[in-house]
Amino acid sequence: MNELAAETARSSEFARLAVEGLSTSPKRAEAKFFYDEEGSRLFDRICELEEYYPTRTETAILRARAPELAEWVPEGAALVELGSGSSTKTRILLDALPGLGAYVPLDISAEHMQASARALAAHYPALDIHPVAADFTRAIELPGDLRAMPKLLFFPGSTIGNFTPPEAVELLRRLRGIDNVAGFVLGVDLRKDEDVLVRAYDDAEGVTAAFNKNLLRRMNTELGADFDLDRFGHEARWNEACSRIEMHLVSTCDQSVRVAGHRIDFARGESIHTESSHKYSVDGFREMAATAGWSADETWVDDRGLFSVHVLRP
Ligand code: AVJ
Repeated sequence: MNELAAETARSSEFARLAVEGLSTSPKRAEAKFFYDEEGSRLFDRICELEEYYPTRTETAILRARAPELAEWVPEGAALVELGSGSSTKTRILLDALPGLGAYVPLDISAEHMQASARALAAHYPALDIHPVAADFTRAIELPGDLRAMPKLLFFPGSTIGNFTPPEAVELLRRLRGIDNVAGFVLGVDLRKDEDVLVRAYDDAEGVTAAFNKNLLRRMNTELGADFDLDRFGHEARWNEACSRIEMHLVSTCDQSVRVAGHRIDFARGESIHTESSHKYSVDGFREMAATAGWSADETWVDDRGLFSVHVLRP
């Protein structure tokens, strides 16, 4: 598929899934649709927020521990990153593993990823960079010349938390099936005090609220929807039974909205569940990885027990 055809396929998928999600009860949307250009930019701002501990904590863990990877990652291996975004944490691995032969960022936000890849190329002129615009919730197709290369998979940020546990097992199993994988480094956010979690997803400055509402703005511009962004409120809820933070957009009044030619009715207080961010215990995640066929080699956790980075081996 060429870029234009791929883009068209992605936008009709957005239309179909948006309408489908808004036609069910409770209403929902898929988190991957947050990441258009503006959404990726807002997400980068979230990562800098005082309340949003994951990025800072994971970065510190990787800085401290990445040098240990040099003991076993084969010379010339390709670093394959899922949901690469701005590729900020990538640099930590590239610096710790100067022998890496290639970098393959995969992201749904093609332009954002390409700009990040260019910035990275300027810093690592000798590195072979192959960006892949892809939705890894579907299929993971790596460039053919990569098949024979040993690979180090990298999935930081606790993006795995966006999947329900069964979906996460399925994704981990699919990744386990990639040829020639030497190892997998992935970040997983941990269960903690509800207040800390709610604050991380409902910051004082309102950046997360803007990130959440960007989904409505995106439906307005791309699907000809007529959401009034002032008639929805941002809410972060801890769901104890499912061990997850949920983001919702709550209708402030009875209203109906048109989305891609469909009429969607909202009662006051009714919400669109836009994201789930699952939180794990170290052992709970290790068991899940084992279920998916990985051997959980090591788990690195910060002193405060906020975040974990798992090193899995085939
Ligand atoms: C990119 C999915 C890991 O769940 O913490 C941040 C997204 N949403 N603030 C997360 C997010 C609201 C983030 N992930």
